[in-house]
Amino acid sequence: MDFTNKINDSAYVQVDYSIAQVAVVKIHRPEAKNALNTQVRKELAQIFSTLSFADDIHAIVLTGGDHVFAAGADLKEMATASSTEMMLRHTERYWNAIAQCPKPVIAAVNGYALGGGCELAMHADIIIAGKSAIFGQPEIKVGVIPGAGGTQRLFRAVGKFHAMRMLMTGVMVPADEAYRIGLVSQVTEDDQTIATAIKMAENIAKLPPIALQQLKEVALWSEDVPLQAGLALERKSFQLLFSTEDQKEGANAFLEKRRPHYSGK
Ligand code: CO8
Repeated sequence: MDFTNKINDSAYVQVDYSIAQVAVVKIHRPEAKNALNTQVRKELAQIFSTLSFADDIHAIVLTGGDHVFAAGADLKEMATASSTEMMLRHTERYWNAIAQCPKPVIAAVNGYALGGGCELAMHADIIIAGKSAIFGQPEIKVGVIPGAGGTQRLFRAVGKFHAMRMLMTGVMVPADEAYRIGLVSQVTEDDQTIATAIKMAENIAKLPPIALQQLKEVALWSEDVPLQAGLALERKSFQLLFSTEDQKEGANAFLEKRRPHYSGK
């Protein structure tokens, strides 16, 4: 991939826009195993905010490249911080830009996805992992607990007993086990991780974007609302889609036995 299209010259986060309707976002801080310092998170937030509003981007791949996804929060930056300093960093604002991105996000994970790196992967909708990928929430070993959803999203993804084992021991979980417990959507050969994620993103990008955004919004709410409220939300969203041109196109294409051409309207 050619990640030349940087947001600025010193960027730790690079974006490749060369694939139609897909943005490939890559963290590039190899000297620190892609540790998520404030600057990395700022740039990620900035890019995800931009992509959220980019009408020509229908799906996003988030990766750390071929060797490491992210080895967590930057421990050097946190070592001497006080509680007040940590609070005033307001890092939730950076994370929210990713969590609230309405487009489908696919994480392509090779190597370590630890601490904040595992939490970052869990901000995605789909996780593709190379065989060498290693997931973990080792915060407890450095005297803290996860601070970007590790106790919440992990719990919801894999359930109490797998989550507690990871959280309380800091154990490193290899890709095949992560797949088995439901933390990963698909495992590939390492050299196919990013390609697999991009292929999936390209396929998703061809689908009707309004329906995809409704799907993401409604599905993510399912974790937080009572079943009846979730079902009502789903029903309303389903009904709303009958006002889109793409719904008519999808139905007509099926009836006319041809490929649909979605316009995003
Ligand atoms: N922070 C800062 N620097 C790091 C980090 C990190 N998390 N991880 C690696 N590095 C640096 C190393 O210090 C080293 O730098 P240098 O060459 O200057 O000494 C360089 O990257 C290479 O690392 P290693 O030599 O250690 O490489 P190894 O292959 O031997 O080991 C590991 C790789 C296993 C990933 C190891 O580096 C490691 O254990 N890293 C720390 C993992 C960790 O504990 N992560 C959790 C951090 S706490 C956290 O994420 C809290 C999240 C809270 C909210 C989210 C905020 C983002």
